[in-house]
Amino acid sequence: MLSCIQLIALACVTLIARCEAEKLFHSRDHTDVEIPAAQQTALIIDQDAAQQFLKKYGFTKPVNWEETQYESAPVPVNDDPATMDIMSLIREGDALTRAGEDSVPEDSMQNPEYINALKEFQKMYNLPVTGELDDTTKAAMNKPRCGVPDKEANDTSMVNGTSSDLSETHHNSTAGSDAQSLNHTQAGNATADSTEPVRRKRFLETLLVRKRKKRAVDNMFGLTGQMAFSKKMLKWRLIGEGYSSQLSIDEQRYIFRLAFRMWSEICPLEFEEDNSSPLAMIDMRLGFGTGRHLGCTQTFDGAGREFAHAWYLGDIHFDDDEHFTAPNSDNGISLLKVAVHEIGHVLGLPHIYRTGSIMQPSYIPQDSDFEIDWLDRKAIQHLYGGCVGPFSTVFDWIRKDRTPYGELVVRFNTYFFRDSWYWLYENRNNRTRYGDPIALQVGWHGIPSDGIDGFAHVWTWRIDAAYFFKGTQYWRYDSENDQAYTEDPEGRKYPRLISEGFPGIPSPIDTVFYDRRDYKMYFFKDSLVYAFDVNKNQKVSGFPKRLTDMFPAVVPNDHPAGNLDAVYFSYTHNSVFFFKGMYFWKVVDNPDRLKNPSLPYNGLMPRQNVANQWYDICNVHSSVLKIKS
Ligand SMILES: [Ca+2]
Ligand SMILES: [Ca+2]
Ligand SMILES: [Ca+2]
Ligand SMILES: [Zn+2]
Ligand SMILES: [Zn+2]
Repeated sequence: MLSCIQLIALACVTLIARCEAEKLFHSRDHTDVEIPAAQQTALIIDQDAAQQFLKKYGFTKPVNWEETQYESAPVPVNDDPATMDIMSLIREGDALTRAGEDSVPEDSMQNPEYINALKEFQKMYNLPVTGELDDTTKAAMNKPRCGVPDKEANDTSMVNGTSSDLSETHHNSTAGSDAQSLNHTQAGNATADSTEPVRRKRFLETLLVRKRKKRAVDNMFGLTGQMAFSKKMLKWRLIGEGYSSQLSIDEQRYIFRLAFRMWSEICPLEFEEDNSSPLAMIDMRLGFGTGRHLGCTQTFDGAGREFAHAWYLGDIHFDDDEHFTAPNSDNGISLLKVAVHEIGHVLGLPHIYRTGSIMQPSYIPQDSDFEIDWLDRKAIQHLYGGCVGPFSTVFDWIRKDRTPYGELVVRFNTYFFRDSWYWLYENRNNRTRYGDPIALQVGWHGIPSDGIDGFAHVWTWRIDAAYFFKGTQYWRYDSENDQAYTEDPEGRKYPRLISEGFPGIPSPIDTVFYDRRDYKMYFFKDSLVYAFDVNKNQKVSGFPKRLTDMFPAVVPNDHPAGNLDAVYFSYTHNSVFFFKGMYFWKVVDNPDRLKNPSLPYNGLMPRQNVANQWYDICNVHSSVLKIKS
């Protein structure tokens, strides 16, 4: 739907040609409105233009992209952040020169540097390496693309110092509260300043006391990413002076929320939309502009070619001369895809030249829903690690279903519950379902919306009952109608007390699972296990037993001991897993004992990280959670 402003703008364009001055949301100094919205980027058709392109995107020589952000900014003499008067340092920049605008040598026809750069471009873009500006090469150069150079100087001087500095950064990456980061930054800077007079081009970073030291990460798939943030909770804002004139503000914010959510779903970072804190506290600032925009050193190029760029410090600019459209629109450039790409840069990912990657520099139109693919997931997790965290319960939900031919089949899905959120796990694809987590109350009706202790699906020839447990109570779930019974077919009303339904079992429990191999439910509480015979409806005599006796450690002392988060019988693995914190222990199964007969029956194999077995079970900040629910 068009906003009021858009309608007015549209009317202006229709009635009076040239009405760009009415673009209210652009730069206050009106520099951008001097460029008519319809102005097209000059196509690259000759060598001069190609040479500028190759220089701008780093093929002639790697561009120090981050430095260009502040190249016109004054360098403070005294850059001790504690004594600095911010306002006295900020001055208007000089007239800016766009990278690549420098004059091109006359004799470039024979310029080997140019030929090499051209070949480099052709190689990187999988074109025939001719060393000539042929039509294929021109076409590739004229495609819509990201403004971040393909080849960036890997500037380790950014790190600004010593190995202790690096290890500190690394330390923060795991510890990372904001306050801690702030303190460490100040301390770190003070040391660096006193020992070494490093020129501070990036003084704004220091001013804002941000922790943005680059940490080079090992090559992976031949790429070098850099962990940009050492904290897990990041704030973002669509800045008011930079609203797009093409999509409504609600549409823009929706699309950005979705873009942040997509990254959040696959890495430990969480993104919070923050429209109230001082701007200096915002980690990622997004805005639209045309031509010279938003105080940026880089100039946008009119309609065509460059559609956005991102800075390591957290600014993302979109060229508002492009025709940005909502997801799944047939035309234009998907703002969602561009936003996901640029956020990837801010998080530290470089361009990735691989089919399917969202980090490819050229815009790849796509007609269906796009998702961040497997290798991009691995790339971001390589920088920030996998997702960890305790679960409330983990289970396979089994239900009877009929095929279109009326054949009865039994289907199961795997669910991970954490507090008030759940993920469906696609075992086949080894990842969570796209768009998860979802609020418990959205997907599971009639059970408590938070903190389920355990789930058990009792399944015999006679009984088919799924139960949720919380506190002293339990609920029976009607899988066919996908909601909890208030009264089941046997006339029992829910919730019921655990002590009534399962005599001899204490409550609350830590967790429970049903073992179909011996028709028993196993309840876990503290360091004890209680077996419950579902056919006799009574506790098995001889129980409770000690967890460590019934499930002995295979490797001495490698045992959760008690207070389990979840015990999970997986139909995919045909094995039982114990979960506690970020770890799981697999219970020795028959194939294990065939391979190694000395393994104790029901022994616990050595612990492993949950994130190494089940991928992408990642928290998402509540400010972006509600999108798909
Ligand atoms: Ca996350
Ligand atoms: Ca453009
Ligand atoms: Ca539990
Ligand atoms: Zn890019
Ligand atoms: Zn910019």
